[in-house]
Amino acid sequence: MTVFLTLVVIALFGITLWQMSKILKLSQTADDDSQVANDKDNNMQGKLMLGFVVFIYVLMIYCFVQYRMFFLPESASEHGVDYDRLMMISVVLIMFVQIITQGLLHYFSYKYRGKKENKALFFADNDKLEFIWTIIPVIVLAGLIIYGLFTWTDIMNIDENEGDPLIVELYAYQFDWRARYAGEDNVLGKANVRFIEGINTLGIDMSDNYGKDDKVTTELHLPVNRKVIFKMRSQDILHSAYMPFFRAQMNVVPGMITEFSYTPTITSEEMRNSEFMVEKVATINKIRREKSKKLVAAGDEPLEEYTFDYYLLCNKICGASHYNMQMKIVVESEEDYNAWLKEQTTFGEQLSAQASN
Ligand SMILES: [Cu+2]
Repeated sequence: MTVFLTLVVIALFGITLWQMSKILKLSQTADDDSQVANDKDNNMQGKLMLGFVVFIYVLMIYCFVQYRMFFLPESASEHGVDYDRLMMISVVLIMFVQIITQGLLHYFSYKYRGKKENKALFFADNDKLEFIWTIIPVIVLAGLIIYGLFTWTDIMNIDENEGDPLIVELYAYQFDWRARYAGEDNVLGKANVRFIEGINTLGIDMSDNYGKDDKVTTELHLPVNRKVIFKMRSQDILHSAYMPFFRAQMNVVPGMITEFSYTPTITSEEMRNSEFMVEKVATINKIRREKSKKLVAAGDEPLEEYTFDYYLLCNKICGASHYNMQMKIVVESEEDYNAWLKEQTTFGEQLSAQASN
């Protein structure tokens, strides 16, 4: 790598010298006509302009077709549908405008390329034309921004009194996540990093009765079709809770509680069996099997078969093991969720277990 970089630096330095010598030569021979573009040059440049825009569009279409499988599937949360619609409208609008403007720009560059006998038309201004190209973007952009603002307020509106939301704390630290469920009372006990001691790794306030029935878990289980309000805390530095399948991301900031809320609509099982995911997992496992062959040949363990699960990821580069910050999310039926939660021990039980030891 170092050798490669050194070579690149030497090559760039060489090019710089070469370019500088050209500039020097140019400044010395001001009367030389060979540096002025003639019809042949203009013809060439005009065609290149046209060729470039065709190349860009072909490349764009190719990328859309070729890399479609890397797009996320349909949203697994309620608000995600609105979010995707806003994204789609914005992309289509931008694409439409850019295809027309870039197309015209390059086409006119070609059409009006320099010719010796051509004379430029003197065109001072046109009020009507300027009005049209100002008012159309104003209306379109204002519409897009207002629509975006409505969608944003809708998504970010977190009302704890509306419906029967599940309250879950997401706790981030270098380099993992913990989830804390509020227990029977659905109220999270007070917590502060100053209370962190022994098994109390999340700093739950032991004097607060609301905290006794809280349950700290290493997996995030969510009942389908029930609103969840996430309260996020960080132990150390800035992290970011990222749940791409639910179109959710929120910074997790030390010293404060940030919130995000969504309603999961597709269970892990349903997503796993969806056409998109079956195909994707098959591709992943094909690659893994190929890799395993090489690993086995080298005397190593083969890779395990991959099965799909939702994940909560950290989306802030927070240190050396940032990539390790992931927590499995299981979206399941209300009954399965309740059964799972029942098995988890409360903070109070953990404390008494430790005291009796
Ligand atoms: Cu992190």
